[in-house]
Amino acid sequence: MTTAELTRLGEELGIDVVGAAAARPYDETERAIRQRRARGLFADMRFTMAKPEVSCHPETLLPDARTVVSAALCYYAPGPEAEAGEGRLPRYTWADHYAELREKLERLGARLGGRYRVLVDANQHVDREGAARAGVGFYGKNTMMITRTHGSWVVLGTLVTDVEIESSAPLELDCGSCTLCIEACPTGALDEPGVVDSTKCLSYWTQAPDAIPEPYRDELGAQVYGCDICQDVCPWNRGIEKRRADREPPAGAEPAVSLLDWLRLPDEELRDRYARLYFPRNDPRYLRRNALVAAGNSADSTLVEAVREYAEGDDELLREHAEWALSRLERR
Ligand code: B12
Ligand code: SF4
Ligand code: SF4
Repeated sequence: MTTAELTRLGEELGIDVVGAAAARPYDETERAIRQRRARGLFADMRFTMAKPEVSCHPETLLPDARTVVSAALCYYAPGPEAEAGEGRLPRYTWADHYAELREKLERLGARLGGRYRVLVDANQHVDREGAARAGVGFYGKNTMMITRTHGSWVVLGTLVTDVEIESSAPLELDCGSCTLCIEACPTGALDEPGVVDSTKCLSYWTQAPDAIPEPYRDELGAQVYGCDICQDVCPWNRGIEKRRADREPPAGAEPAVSLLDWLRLPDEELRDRYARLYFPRNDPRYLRRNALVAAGNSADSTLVEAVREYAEGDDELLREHAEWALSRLERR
């Protein structure tokens, strides 16, 4: 199959950018993972870092693997700011875009024929390296994969197949002299351009199985999950933002959540409603921890009662975050 045929197939299936590369080891990425792990830059994350001997070896993911097909699905839609009593979600979580991309890649695999395996945000494959090799995008200094047409507002997915597909040309683009994301990152997590220090990244802390360090709580503001700051400032994102300025978010999209819901819904309900988000061990107390931080940053007195219940509770992690939030709410 030629790259032109693959592009046409991608368009038919509603995939925004698609490309192909030979299924060969990602040697440099494997080295980068091992070095960064040794430097402690991944905190205690496992994901693709636990077994780089797998996640950087697409040739092992399928018998006779020949080609890595990388696909990007744009999720950008304008949305309202969070209001009083609300927590803000990062754009990629407003709807379940991973599920949508997974489904499109399954259909692509069926159309290609042969044997295939779909991996979207899976621990067994480093999605951004596949995308770089397949010409889907280039690495920004914020480490995001930036596409020419949809900027970095894309989720990435991968299909490994035993079908031979012509390789796409890599994108010969880069950030030039821009440093906007490095300057905008509130915690200095991008001080080494092209490398995230996860121990300083707000997105990491909202997903970590630990207390959020105090200096980062202020910086989170109303954000209850993830962080979009290093993408919000990126000039490569201006084009798609303009083109989609009048577009409605997809039906059921959730740009903001009720902090009271995150504090008061029963465990089961909170877990099920936010199954599209990653949180450690599927334990919704980590979402509640994040909501307590946003409540502390909110100056919203209607939240005091719910926060106080945690300050008097016996979950040590939540009690400490609630005490912090309460001291802030009472000061305001
Ligand atoms: C672990 C993880 C995280 C961690 C660590 C992120 C990181 N930078 O590694 C945390 C929790 C912090 C995180 C946060 C986010 N993530 Co995340 N994450 C992952 C995951 C599961 C693995 C990433 C990985 O393997 N990293 C390992 C290192 C080696 O990768 P890397 O940083 O890309 O390394 C390359 C660059 O450093 C480059 N490089 C080296 N030197 C230099 C020098 C220069 C100058 C440059 C430009 C580049 C460069 O080469 C390396 C590769 O060889 C992937 C899903 C997957 N299965 O791949 C999603 C993924 C990377 N995340 C994604 C998203 C959307 C996010 C967030 C935007 C979510 C949010 N809104 O909060 C933030 C963005 C933070 C950021 N700036 O990266 C998307 C990215 C889509 C895209 N367009 O790039 C992915 C691909 C999920 C998906 N399938 O769509 N994430
Ligand atoms: S996601 Fe936020 S905290 Fe993390 S590197 Fe980007 S701007 Fe910094
Ligand atoms: S903000 Fe500038 S430096 Fe950062 S990724 Fe975008 S173009 Fe590159």
